[in-house]
Formats: sequence, C-alpha cells, structure tokens
Amino acid sequence: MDRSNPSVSPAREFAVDTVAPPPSETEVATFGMGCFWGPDARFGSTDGVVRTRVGYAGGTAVDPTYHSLGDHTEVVQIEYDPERCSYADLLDVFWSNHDPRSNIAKTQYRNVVLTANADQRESAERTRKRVADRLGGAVATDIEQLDRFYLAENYHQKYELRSTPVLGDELTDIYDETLVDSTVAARLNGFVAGHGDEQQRRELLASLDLPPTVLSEIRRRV
Ligand code: MHO
Repeated sequence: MDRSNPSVSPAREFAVDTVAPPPSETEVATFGMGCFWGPDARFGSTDGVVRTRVGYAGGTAVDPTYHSLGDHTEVVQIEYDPERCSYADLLDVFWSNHDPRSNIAKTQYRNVVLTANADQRESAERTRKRVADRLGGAVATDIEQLDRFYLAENYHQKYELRSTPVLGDELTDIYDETLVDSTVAARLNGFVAGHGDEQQRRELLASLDLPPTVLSEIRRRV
C-alpha cells in the first residue's frame, strides 16, 4: 500500500454525491416539530430537498447546545431547490406531521414555523388558517420570524442513519464531517427511517458509487 499520502483515506474515494445546486440557487425553510431526528429524516427524503441540518432556534440564549438549550427549540433547517419543490409543499409536510390542536408544553419540542421573509410568513399564516378551518378550531402551532439558527452537534445530524448498524459506521467513515451537508446522506437517512417510495430509492441507489458493502446493507434495509 502506498503510504506516501496518508491524508487520503481509501474510503474517501467513494464519497460521491448527487449534483446539488449551489446555496445561491436554493431557499431555506425552518420548522420545529418535536425531536429533530424525525423531521430530519422525513424532509431528507422529500423530492427537491437538497440538504437538511438540525439545530436550535426560536429562543434568545446565546450559543445553545443540546445540554444547555435555554429557551430554544429543536428545529430542522431544510435547504431546497425552488425549481423542484415549493415552500408550500414543505408546509404541507409540516402540517401533516404534527398535531396542531395543542402545542407541546416543553419549549424544546414545540411546533413552530420559523419564517425567513414576508412571503414565507404569508404562506405559513394562510396554511395555518386553512388547517384551523378544517379542524373547526384554533391551531396552537406557532409562527415566528427566524432570528438565528444554531447548528446542532454532529452526532445529532442524520441521526437515524448514524444509528443504523453497519451502515451508520460505514457512512460516517466515508463522509466524516461532511455528512451533515450531503444530499445523499439526507436521502438515505429518510430511507432507513421508512420514508420515500420504491422508485425514488431504486433511482438513487442506481446512481451511487458507494462501496458494495454499503450498497448491499442499504438494499437489505429499505
Ligand atoms: N432524549 C430523547 C430525544 C432526543 S432528541 C434529540 C431520546 O433519546 O429519544 O431530543
């Protein structure tokens, strides 16, 4: 084995990703809907979503961490390609996947839309009204302006994937610190949590140049 360039580990040769548009062409949505592991996986397998990151927002404490959250809430920040999915599509997923009739007493897990601009605010409020009409009562889900998003610790990013036996270890070895920003990891994180459909899974897996051990492990699980 050639040890002349120890900085390049063999596993990194497999670190492939789908071609995602640069951040200048994407938009960002931020939602709190309980423990952030779940929505990280759910949105990760939503078509048009480019990246997902979990973190803390909605409060005033400076530099929150998981064990020192202050008044912040666990949120997922979703970067999406507006050519392939809309903010309204993401709001649909949001409203369909939490109980809007009463909010969670614990700030850490409250249901909240954190809006980035006036358009998002308008869509969030319009859809909240629609949900209230359908339920025939008030909706307790909060809508607030996003102030600042604090990225959560690495071990919380793509948690479902990380905690999947074999696969988690293999993929964290391949991606290391870049797992959080990988579109492929976002999709796989959703797939192992049971999201996504058969066709979406087949297409993505066929397009990847992942090590055979990882591929067969994914195929066995999804
Ligand atoms: N402590 C809970 C939720 C974790 S979450 C990141 C658990 O272990 O399931 O708040």
